[in-house]
Amino acid sequence: MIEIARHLRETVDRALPLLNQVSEKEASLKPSFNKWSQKEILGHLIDSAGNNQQKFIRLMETDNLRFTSYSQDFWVSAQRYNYAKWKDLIKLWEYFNDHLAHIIEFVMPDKLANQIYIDNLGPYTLEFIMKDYVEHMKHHLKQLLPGSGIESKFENIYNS
Ligand code: NI
Repeated sequence: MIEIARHLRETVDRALPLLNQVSEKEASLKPSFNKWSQKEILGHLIDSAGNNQQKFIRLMETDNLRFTSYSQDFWVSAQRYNYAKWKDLIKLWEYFNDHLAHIIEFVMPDKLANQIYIDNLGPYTLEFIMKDYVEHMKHHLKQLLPGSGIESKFENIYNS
């Protein structure tokens, strides 16, 4: 898991300078009315961080967790990410991920096989959920920062 934590930190470090190059105005632009702006994509990644902190810790608490998915578009629009300051979103995303990398690094090894169901999907192990969190992030960073060379390695459940 030390590897996964390091991979998460490296992914964030790689994205940060590129995110900081995007202007406030550019970050707010919606490609079309129903597509997310860069602020909204980063907002979705903040929601994913919050949602996954819940999954990680609850899954250390119990070995058979029933979890529900959340409506991602509603979360993004309800929080008005497009009216937030771009630099603040970047900082929140950075620090939240510092903490998640810390959680992943120090996860109790005997909890890694604990299982979660998300709605009717699963079971997934805690180890899978932690790896999938990083892959989901890379999937969206690829959209956010085309040409950054960030690639998503494997299929994820897109519910992160
Ligand atoms: Ni997503």
